[in-house]
Amino acid sequence: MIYFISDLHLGARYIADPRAHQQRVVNFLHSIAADATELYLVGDVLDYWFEYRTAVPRGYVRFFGALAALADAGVKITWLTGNHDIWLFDYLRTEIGMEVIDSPWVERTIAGKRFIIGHGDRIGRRSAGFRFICSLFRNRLLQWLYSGIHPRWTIPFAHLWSSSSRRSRYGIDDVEAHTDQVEQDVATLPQADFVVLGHHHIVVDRQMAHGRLIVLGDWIDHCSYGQFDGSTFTLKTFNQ
Ligand SMILES: [Mn+2]
Repeated sequence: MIYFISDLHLGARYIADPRAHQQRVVNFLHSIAADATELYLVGDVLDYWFEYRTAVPRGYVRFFGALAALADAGVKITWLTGNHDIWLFDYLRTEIGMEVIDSPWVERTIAGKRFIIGHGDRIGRRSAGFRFICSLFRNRLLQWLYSGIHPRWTIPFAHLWSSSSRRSRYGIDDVEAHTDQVEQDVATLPQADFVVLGHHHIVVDRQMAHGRLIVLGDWIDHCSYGQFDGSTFTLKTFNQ
């Protein structure tokens, strides 16, 4: 069984009970251990993360532990970065034992079906301003300079910024219209049987002219996940 989750936003300052939030995710990871062969983390798993060469941010211990247990049990884990967890360098990849991919999307063939999987923030037409910001965030020199600023200053700043960007982007009241927009964005992609995205914080399962559009929801309001058994893709809600 292949599982897909996205937009956990672990560590976000606006989550009322961070311990319970993390525990729900950990319970989910435990629950899939029996039959999971692969797990895709489709971005914005952590609300903010920046790895230094010799230090990493505190927190997330049980979550990382549960991921490591899955990896040790032979589950293939792929983490596609989102717009909140861009700066996963080599620490989690080697420490946990998983693949970390920082591309707008990847193409995979699973049980003979073509999948395109990506967070979704870098799919479709994007403004020059957005593309510029993306290139700054991924600039090696800027990353190196940023890593030289003491985390005492950068971590609170990043969390403040994350909370404010959430406020401005939230309030999708017309899910249908928003889904139409996403469908236009994915029309720029190669054809696939399934296009699996995160980022939008809505749960979508829509048959398009070519292939099916899945938007995974989030773990703030929905606790939703995708499951593919080799022939059927199902969107489910976790409530334990
Ligand atoms: Mn996102």
